[in-house]
Amino acid sequence: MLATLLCLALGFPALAASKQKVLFDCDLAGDVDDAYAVALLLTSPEFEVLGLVMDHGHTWGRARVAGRLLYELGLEEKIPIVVGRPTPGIVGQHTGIAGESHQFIWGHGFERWKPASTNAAAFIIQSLRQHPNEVILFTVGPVCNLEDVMKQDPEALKLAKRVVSMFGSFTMGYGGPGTKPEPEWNVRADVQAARALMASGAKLELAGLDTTTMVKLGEADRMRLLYRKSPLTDALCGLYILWRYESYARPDPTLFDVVPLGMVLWPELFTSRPAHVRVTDAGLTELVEGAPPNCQIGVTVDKDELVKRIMDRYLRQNLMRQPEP
Ligand SMILES: [Ca+2]
Repeated sequence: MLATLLCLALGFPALAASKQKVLFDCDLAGDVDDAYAVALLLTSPEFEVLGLVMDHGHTWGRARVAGRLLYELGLEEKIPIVVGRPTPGIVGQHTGIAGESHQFIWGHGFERWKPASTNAAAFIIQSLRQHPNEVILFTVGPVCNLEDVMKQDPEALKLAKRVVSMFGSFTMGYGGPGTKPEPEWNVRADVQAARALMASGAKLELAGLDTTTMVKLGEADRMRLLYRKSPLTDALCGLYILWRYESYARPDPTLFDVVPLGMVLWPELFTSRPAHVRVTDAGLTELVEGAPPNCQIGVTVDKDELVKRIMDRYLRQNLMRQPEP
């Protein structure tokens, strides 16, 4: 606050603007979109990343991938990696605790990282209580950690400035416009936690399949990442190649998880509306018209412009670790 006042007094409005504090809760190394989302997070100067939090399934394996990524970019001392509670997951889908995805290989044997000493729920609570109404909490995986937060401190999530999540399917399914809504993975993987989030009273904004499932990374853009030859883009290309061995993978990955970040960085590319969302036992997110809103949902996205801006961030960055002295 003092620094901000000083900057204003000295007439440096640009310096006075402080970075937006964010927490990023993800299931990195499940589907591949988390990796692209983390890359956007790390290349966005608007953000101060308080922690990269691993959620759902084999959280330690995810953390090792995050550890190698931050190390290769020279960010391992700046951004804590927080390990969430391992969960059983749904067998055969995106790796439960018993199984690993091919992307886990990227982190195998990598030991030059240390997890934060606090567990995920305690870390999230501590961050929100230290900075009330200042932190944007992103979630781009099943929300098991958030359920733990709510059990330990039911008021904590209300202290987030915004909770912005890849979550749900409101007017269309994975097939895009014209297809029926279907249980979206982050909801279906832990319905109980998803319900708890909807009832949390947090300032929730949801990027469901309606604004995510059409956002794809085509071959021309993937080649541009390959030719960029930087630690970050090389990491994305390596993780993409490993991901392609998953049975569900298709050539053009869907960038579901970059969308919540895009909604905060570039709100002009989206339309949204208040809604009341109810989670069914099967993991459907039904809209209850006429009921008091419990969230804001994304309705439309300018997908081409979004991908263009994301690519611009990936290609312009120059993140790399400096040589040891
Ligand atoms: Ca995810």
